[in-house]
Amino acid sequence: MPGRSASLLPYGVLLVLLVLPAGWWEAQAQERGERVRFTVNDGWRYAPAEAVPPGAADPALDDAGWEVVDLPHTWNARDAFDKEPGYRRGVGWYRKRLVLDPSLAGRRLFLYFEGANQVADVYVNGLHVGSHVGGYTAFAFDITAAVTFDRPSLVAVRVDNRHDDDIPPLDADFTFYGGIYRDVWLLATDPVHFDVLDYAGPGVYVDTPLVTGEAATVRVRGTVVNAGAAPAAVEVVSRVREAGGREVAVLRSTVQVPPGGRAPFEQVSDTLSAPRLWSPADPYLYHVEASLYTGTHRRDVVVQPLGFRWLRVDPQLGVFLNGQPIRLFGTNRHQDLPGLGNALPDAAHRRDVEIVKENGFNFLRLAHYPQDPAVLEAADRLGLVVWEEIPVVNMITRSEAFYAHAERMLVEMIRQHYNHPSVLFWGYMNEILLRETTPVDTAYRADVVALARRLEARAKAEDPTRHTVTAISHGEVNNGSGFQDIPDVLGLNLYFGWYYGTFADLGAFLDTLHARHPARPLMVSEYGAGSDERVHTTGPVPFDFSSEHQQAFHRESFAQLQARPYLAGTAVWNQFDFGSALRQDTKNALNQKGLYFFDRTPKDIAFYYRARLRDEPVLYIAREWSRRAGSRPEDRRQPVWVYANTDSVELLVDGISQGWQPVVNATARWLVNWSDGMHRLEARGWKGGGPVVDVAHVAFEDRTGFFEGRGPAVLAVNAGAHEAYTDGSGVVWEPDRPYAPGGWGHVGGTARRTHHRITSTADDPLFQTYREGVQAYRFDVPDGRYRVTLGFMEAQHETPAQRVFGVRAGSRPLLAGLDLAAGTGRWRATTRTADVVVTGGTGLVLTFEAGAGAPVVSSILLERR
Ligand code: GCB
Ligand code: CA
Repeated sequence: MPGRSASLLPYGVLLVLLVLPAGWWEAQAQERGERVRFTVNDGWRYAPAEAVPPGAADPALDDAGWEVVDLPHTWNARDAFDKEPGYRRGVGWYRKRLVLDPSLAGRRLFLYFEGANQVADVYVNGLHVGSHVGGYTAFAFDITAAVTFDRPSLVAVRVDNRHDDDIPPLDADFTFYGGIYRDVWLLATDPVHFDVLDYAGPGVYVDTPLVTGEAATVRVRGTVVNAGAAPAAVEVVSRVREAGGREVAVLRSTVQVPPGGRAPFEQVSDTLSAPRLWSPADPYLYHVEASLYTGTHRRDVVVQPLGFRWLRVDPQLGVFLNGQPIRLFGTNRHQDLPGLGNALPDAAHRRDVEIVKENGFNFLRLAHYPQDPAVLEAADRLGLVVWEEIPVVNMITRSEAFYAHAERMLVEMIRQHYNHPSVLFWGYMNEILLRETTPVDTAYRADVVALARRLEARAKAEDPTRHTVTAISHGEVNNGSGFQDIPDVLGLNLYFGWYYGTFADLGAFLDTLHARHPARPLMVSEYGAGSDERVHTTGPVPFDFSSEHQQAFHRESFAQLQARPYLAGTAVWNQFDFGSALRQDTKNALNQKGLYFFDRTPKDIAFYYRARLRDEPVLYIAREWSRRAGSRPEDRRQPVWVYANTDSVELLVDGISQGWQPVVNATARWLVNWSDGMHRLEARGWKGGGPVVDVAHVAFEDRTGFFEGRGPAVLAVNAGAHEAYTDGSGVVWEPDRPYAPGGWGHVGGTARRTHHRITSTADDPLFQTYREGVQAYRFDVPDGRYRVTLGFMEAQHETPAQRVFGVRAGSRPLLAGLDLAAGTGRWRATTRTADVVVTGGTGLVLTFEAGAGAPVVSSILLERR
């Protein structure tokens, strides 16, 4: 079977492809001597180092008992999300038997890894072929001397994701999943080929020394490697093609490469007239096909994207793309998904970029590390301006090893992604002085600044065509370090109305900074707030994680950003909720600031941006708050929001108009009087002469009858919380309130809140909020039989006997001697259920009686029996 890659034979799915054109193409390519490249993702064996005997790289080792995995793979997809603190940071081994077709003999063979986190050592047939440090950039090794054709070549990869003080990132708000989590490729080339080992870059670098709307030139540079035994005289032919394939320029030059040597080349095209420019509105791509010829024999070919565009950043006027003013409104993206961790197939990477584009954004910050080639390709094709950065986050180690790794990561990123027209900003640090102490450690600070200057200089040396950026936190803005003026553009990560301040502070803060540094181009590289679809309130505050707070945050913040055209760009933190194993908010190990949930379901707030940024008709009823409840007449009046880009919107509830509201800041709002049951909401508006309609449903449980012995049989209280909480069974736990006759409420105590993870429950927010020092809860219910379930959580005491209390129902003891630390331990959800009988028209009075410390209660469920 000449030309068929035998290593793919065992896999039926790929076989089908091979008998079709791909296999044919490979055969042809090999006959002509061109490069062949295919993934080797399937059928690896994986084992954690602890389970592996010595000699894991030895071909003779029996790995039959190892887990069979396909790449991309991480060993942290699950343990980074469970409620056990931490996740496995250790060593894992991967092994693969690579069957190489004999027709590949005589060619140069390379293994190309798109990424492995974070140190990889690669062995072929027991020989160490290379080692790579850094979890987010690609690397390639020449394996020609190590492979065998008469028997399978055993590839063994040792991957280590342990903390290493010399390797960035040291500390950051995301999970450092270990493994070979991106694609692996086998590459076979002619002995004479474009360099494959140039920091795993494409070996051919394309840019545009001249580019205007009328004219452009294309420059193609690279290195030709001759691994053969004879001198090579080769012609480098670079064909510039339009999207449709039509050739618009051919660049030719010749190079002489000695045996075992290398030779650089550089070509510049004649002037092309009227290039079609690349922009988010029209992401038009050309391609450069660079080939190496000896006579008519083509020995190598590399195809790279090309976009004609140029960017200017003015500190007063903002950004100009291709000479036209453009507002860069965008978002940030992390690369993980539930169930997969960071080990995403290309299709999932592409889908994320599509979601960002669909949301109306034209700017994408790839925070905090270089991302998969599929991401860059999608950004080129869909039209997103990209900021890409290396993972130097929060802190540095003052060692030359750390600096050198950071610098090499920067070079790898720039070379690997140099040809992507979407990339316009290279970043090299995020909040790097975040952890500064007072008094300032001036020696540390000086080294941070020196490293910034070193990375800045290297970025400019590698790529003078793009702008450099760094991002700093609020606390770093005025630290006097001089750091702020090192990059071309300063990114600000601002959390007014979340970590500090109020929403309204944002604009004033920016204006003051801008006035003080009028020559400094500014971006807002992050702004965002966390949310949980189960948490709702009409009175949102920071850190309640209500959907309503997140929505208010973005409405208020974006309106201010939009009104400041001097900003070079803005980016939401974050497009998607993402894994952060050390973080504890209302969902364990997740950063919840996404406009989308972790599983890529849009949150309501995503539609605000869609309405603000897209021209197509957008009209969307916010629906995360789709289960509601109220136990007092005034609770029936609750708001509905619609996000739209129409002038006004009419809302109908069960067919009854609630009136037209003007759309201001893409938002319209109504107060609706809810009745018990499921309601159909319809919103309508007009855009471009046509109707725009949306439908949603809201269930409202009217519990006012509970106090008259009718209606819903359940009353649920989220003690210590101003927000409502909907649990996994759909029960709505109402916000806590002081007692008022005729209803229910607390007597005494203080509302408390923690964000610690709570074990033995999925309803963390219900238990994270609690009432401490409570004297009683009163429920003015009629006589009858009730079941009471009380929820508790000990947030303070590790040791027994610090907090001991009892609960009485009326005069009868319900619970006695409750010591949570002794019984179930700290940070654990505990519930107690008991039946009570209410007689004598007194209602139900739950009295909390302290033995030691102050009584606490997190939730109260009352069921009428
Ligand atoms: C930041 C960091 C980012 C965090 C974010 C947050 O400023 O740059 O990595 O995830 O804040 O959510 O706190
Ligand atoms: Ca990939």
